[in-house]
Amino acid sequence: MADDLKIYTYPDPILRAKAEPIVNIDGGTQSLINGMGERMYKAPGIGLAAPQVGLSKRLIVYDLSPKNGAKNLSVLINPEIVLAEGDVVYEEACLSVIDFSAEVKRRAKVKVRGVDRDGNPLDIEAEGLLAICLQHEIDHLNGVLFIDHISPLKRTLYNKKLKKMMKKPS
Ligand code: GNR
Ligand code: NI
Repeated sequence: MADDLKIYTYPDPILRAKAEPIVNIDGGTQSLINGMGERMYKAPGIGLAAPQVGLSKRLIVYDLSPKNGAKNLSVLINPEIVLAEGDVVYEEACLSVIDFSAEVKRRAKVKVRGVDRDGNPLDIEAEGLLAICLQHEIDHLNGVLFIDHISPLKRTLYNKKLKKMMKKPS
């Protein structure tokens, strides 16, 4: 991609839309995947969902390989959680939620079904950070952010902090 994709941040309404399924994995989809991969590595982040770059489509990319190791971009199109078990609490952050992190409770193990960038069906059984990342990214496709999973008090505090930051930049 000639230009970096822009990452939209809370409270931008694009992050609240329910993303549309991808019906054709065409050249535009492949360029979007490549652009999202580049943008995710540049951030850096472990995952990125299309709504975060302003496109309301059901597409996520992720890579949990070590920072100094070889890159291995994973792509999931139209992902769905088909099984979930157990609970886990982990401190989350989000490229679309600036200057904030908080503990979020999610399912410890998930099975996610989707298709890869070649249109082949794919089932992923995940636990640990991958399970958390996949749930976080699939939330984005449904207009949900990790701050929706924290207490109303913590969310209010973050909203106040954000208002202050927007008045007085840097
Ligand atoms: O880079 C990211 N790190 C992260 C850490 C804990 C839980 C979830 C994440 S996902 C985040 C990138 C992002 O915002 N993806 O949507
Ligand atoms: Ni996120």
